[in-house]
Amino acid sequence: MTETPARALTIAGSDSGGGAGLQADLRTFFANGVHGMSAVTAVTVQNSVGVSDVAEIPPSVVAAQIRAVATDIGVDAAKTGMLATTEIIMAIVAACDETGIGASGATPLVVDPVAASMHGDQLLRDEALDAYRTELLPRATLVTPNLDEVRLLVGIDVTDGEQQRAAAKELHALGARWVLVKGGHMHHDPDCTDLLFDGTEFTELTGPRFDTKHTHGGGDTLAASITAALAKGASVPDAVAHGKRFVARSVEASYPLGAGVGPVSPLWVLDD
Ligand code: PXL
Repeated sequence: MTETPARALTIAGSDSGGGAGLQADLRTFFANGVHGMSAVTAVTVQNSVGVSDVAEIPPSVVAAQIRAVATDIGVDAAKTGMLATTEIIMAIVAACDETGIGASGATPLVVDPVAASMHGDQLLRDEALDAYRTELLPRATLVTPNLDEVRLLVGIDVTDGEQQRAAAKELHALGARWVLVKGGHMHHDPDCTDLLFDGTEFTELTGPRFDTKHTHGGGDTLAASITAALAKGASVPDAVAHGKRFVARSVEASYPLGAGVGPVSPLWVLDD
């Protein structure tokens, strides 16, 4: 028998194709040596070419999953992914407040504001953006939007570093303690430059851009590897630097799957 490892919780949707969502989060937790737990928010009917249906989980069941694991097993860090509706977000917020998950509690919360799949399938109702702004961001230890999510949340169309900084400031003003504005969608940039902001200082994190279309689950893998590092006690800047390295190697190790887009993969840890 060995000691209990650090424990991380993902509050996210299921991807039946196994590329993104809670499946990506759990394998990333595992690859980081962390015990993974899940509160399922929605079941997507999905393969490598897209999402064909979504079943939302009743909000009370989402909240009950969080309470069940937090009160018995304990949570060292948590993350959110696909949350689908305002009602689910409100139930998550209540359960997190009760169990000390979130920036003002003991347990760090990484909010990955998933709005759509890379095929453009909607994973969040439009009206739920308000609950992100007023309920989730004020509780976020870190928020990790891509540029599409930045546009939806604060209405800024980021095409350069200056707009990236303006967006980080707006997201911080909404209450997130730390903001990571991901630059991966600025395709004219030969690198992949993300911007971290704590309300005072900007830090640019530059990583390689790989020439592959198989990047399904990349955002989830980044946020989950950051969450795993936080669960193990890392500071936010150290956890983000770790996540950036972890996802770069996972994009490098991505593989084709089905007729469409394959997943990024943390399987490289087995060769290390
Ligand atoms: O990668 C974002 C994401 C998160 N969660 C679920 C998804 C996707 C993208 O397709 O399907 C369930």
